[in-house]
This record gives sequence, structure tokens and C-alpha cells, in this order.
Amino acid sequence: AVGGTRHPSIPLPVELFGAWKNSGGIDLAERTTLAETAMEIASKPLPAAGASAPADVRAAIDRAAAAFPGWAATPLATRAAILERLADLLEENRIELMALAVKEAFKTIPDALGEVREAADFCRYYALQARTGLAPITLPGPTGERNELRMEGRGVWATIAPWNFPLAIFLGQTAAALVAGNAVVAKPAPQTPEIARAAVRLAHQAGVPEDALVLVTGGPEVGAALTSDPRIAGVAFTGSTPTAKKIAAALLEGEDRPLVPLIAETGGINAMIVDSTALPEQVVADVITSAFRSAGQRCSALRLLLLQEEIAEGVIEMLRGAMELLILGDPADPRTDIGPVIDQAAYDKLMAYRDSAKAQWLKTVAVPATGLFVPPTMIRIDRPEDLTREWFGPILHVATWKAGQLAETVARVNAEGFGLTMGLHSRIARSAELVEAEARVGNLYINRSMIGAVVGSQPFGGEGLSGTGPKAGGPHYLHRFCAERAVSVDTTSAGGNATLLSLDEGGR
Ligand code: UN1
Repeated sequence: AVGGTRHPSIPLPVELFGAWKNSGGIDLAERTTLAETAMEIASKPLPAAGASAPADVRAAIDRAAAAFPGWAATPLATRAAILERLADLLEENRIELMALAVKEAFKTIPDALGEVREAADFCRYYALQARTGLAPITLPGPTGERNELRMEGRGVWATIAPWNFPLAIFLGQTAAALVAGNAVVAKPAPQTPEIARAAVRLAHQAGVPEDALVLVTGGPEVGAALTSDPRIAGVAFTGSTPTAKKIAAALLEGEDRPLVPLIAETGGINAMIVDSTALPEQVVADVITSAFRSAGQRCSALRLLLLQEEIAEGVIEMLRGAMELLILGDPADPRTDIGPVIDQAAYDKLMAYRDSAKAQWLKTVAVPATGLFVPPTMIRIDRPEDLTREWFGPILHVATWKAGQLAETVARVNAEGFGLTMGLHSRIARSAELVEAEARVGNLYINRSMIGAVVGSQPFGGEGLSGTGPKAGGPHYLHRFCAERAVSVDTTSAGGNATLLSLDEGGR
């Protein structure tokens, strides 16, 4: 069975981050209790997913634009407190939210719980960061001015979220934009509108004014209507690299359109490099988790395993055995390791690719007869560069490298142009140092799994084709959502301004 991370980790401040983050660790009894509740909730049909029309999108932006000044003027401490209240509400409603994640996104019980946990973590973390990081700063005034730097909301942000983290990423992006003083029009993925609706309802209940956070639903057309509107003051997007580029292009359209920021978190061809000193059991556990948990549908997931030649056959043999133990099935069943993929289109794409690579299969696993189950598959390739794109599913590619070629191997991975996650398994300090120095990735994981970045501990996000930064769940994220305004007042007598006259006292 797919486990959580097995390695001791630095203790997190428990008041901020609950113990069940990355909850592979929850036991079967607890999973069963949760699953019973989840299944009952999940048995009720979801409302038909509607899409917003372009006119709805315009109306949503109208509302958010009207709400922006009032929300921006709400004290920072109040906005932060609302996020904390939202975190509490997420926890109070965690069973219902978990059930929605199981039902809409086919998340397993541990993944669905981790999802709610992470959403609450984002809210608490950004509240904390906002209080300290967004407060006005007094700057030096050697020539006699009073200088202040203020971080203020920019206007109406669009947040566009993926289906694979329909609560955590949806709400993470949105909470960050809100606490920074922006109004938000939020668009979840078309596959997962209901969990987003539930999240927005809770945000309003927590105290976000109804019009400061407006939900629009639908696919790429709705996203395009949103990003093409010149009133949008910034976009936070998580999804594919091609879509990020389309958004970037849309934001530049129109001569009069203001220049606005895009925060994009996209895909990766994430590699794990394993040398002959690695502990094989640990490698196998971490590969199985990184490549196959969540059916490989995480942008952090391992896509390319690079084994040093000497140990390759042994590790592959162990992986074959471990893959046999994976349980595929109903995500609401507490024993399930891997559920179905998100939809028919994803299924068709992955199955067609997998079948085209049939001659190179090292291992594939049987799946339930019905449902969108993509068999976890290990595929042999000759060189890292033979894998040229991200396959967003439980498909792992394996290649080998020769002793003495660690630096070259890292360089070849870098040359793919993505830069999200990378892993190294080695007991040699010098090798770890080399990879730390050379890897051009946002998240490097040494001797551990490559998924499950913890808010505040592993700020997440990549570079190159993998995204713009700044990293979600990190100390620099909120600033990008803000307009940075420096105010300087001449307080010298030469400036004639030693005391600003109060208008009420005759300055008029
Ligand atoms: C994504 O799949 O879009 O590290 C992000 C992880 C998650 C982030 C994945 N916290 O696996």
C-alpha cells in the first residue's frame, strides 16, 4: 500500500499545521470511519455543473471591482483574522469537504483529508505572513524625508485553479489574493465546481464580503473571458504550461491595458536520480509514493527515474514487486491506494500513449474492469531526453546513467527546460552538494519522496517552463499580489513642510 513519508521530519508548530498533513499515516480504522461518512455524503448526486456566460463573467468583475475599495480599506489585521476564521471553518467542515474531494476529483480518503488540511494551512500561513510581511515599513530618510513603503491591493485578481487540488490550490491562491487586499473573481476547474462553491460559501461565512469574492465556473472560454478583461489586475494560475502562455499573451493584449502580474505554477518532467549508495527499500517506497500516489496526478509527481546502472536491475525488480501490491479501486473505499483518473479525455490520452510505448513496458498493473483506471506503468527509455513532455498520470519512465556521470545527468535533466521538482537518493554528501548546486528546480528532495510539499516548510513552485514563482506557501508569495507604494514626505524646514497643515485648521 502507498504510505506517507517514513522519514523523521522537523516538528511543525502544531497550532498551525495539524498532524494529519500528508495523511498517508492515518490508520485504517480512522480511514474506515471517515470513509463511511464520506460515502454517505458522496452517494448524493452533485448538481449539474453549469458554466458562466461571458456576460456573467463581466458581471462578476463589475461586482468585485465595486467591492474592491471597501475590502482594500479593511484593516490588514481584520483581513488576516477572516482567513484564520476560514481555516477554522474548513476544519469544522472537513468531512463534507473531504467527501466532495472524493466525489468530484476521485481523491482517496488520505488525499482528500490532506487536501482540506492543506487548504486550512494555506489560510493560516498567509494570515501570519500578511500580519508581518504586508505591514507598512518605515525606510531610512537620510536627507530628511519620512519614507514609508506600503503594500496594497492591486484591484480585482483572477484566480484560476486546477482540478487536482480543487480545494487547497483553489483556496490557497484565492486566500493570498484576498489577504493582500484584492477583490477576487475565482474560477475553479470545470471538473470540480462544487468543492469550490463550498469553499467560497465558507469564505463568505468567515467574513469575506460577498462581492469581494465572486465565483465563476466553466472551462477555457470562461477563463479567456476573465483574463481578456482589462480590469483584471493580476492572475494567479495553476495548470498547464501552454495555458499559462495563453494567459500571459492575453494579459498583453490591448494598447491601453495596464501591465499586470501573472503568477503561474505549471507542470514538470520531474526526475529522481538514484546512485549505487542509496537504500533500495527507501528508494522503492519513495518512488511508489512519488510516481503513483494520487494516480500520478500531481504536478510535483515523479515522471523520470534515473538509476545508476549498477543497481538498476535490482531496483526495477523491487519496484515491480511493490507495484503488484498497489490497490486500485473506488476512492471512497478506505483500502484504495489509487483511484481513477479525472475524466475520459485524460484517460484516453494516457491510455493511447501507454499503448504506443508497449514495447518498452517494464511493468504494468492490472486494474478494475470498469472505470477510468489507468494501470500504473513503468516504461523503459534509453536517455532522459527521450521523455519530452509531462504525462499527467501513473506512468513512470526509467533510464540509467553511468557511474561518474552525476553532474552530466543533472545537466541533462536541466536541459529539458522544466524546473519543478527533482529528487536524489544517495548517501554521499558530495553528491548531494553537487545536485543542490546544479539542479535548476524549485523543489529539490534528497532521500525522501518528491510530493506533499508542506505549507511553510517546503514553499512550492518551479522555474523555467514550470512557472513564474513566487512559491505558494512561502514567505515571498503575498508580495506579488500587492501594489508596492513608496510614500516620501519632506519633513525638513527647507521643504517648508516640517508640520503638514491640517486642512481643518485653516490649510484650506
Ligand atoms: C500540483 O500538483 O499542482 O507537493 C501541486 C505536492 C503538492 C503540490 C502539488 N503540495 O505534491
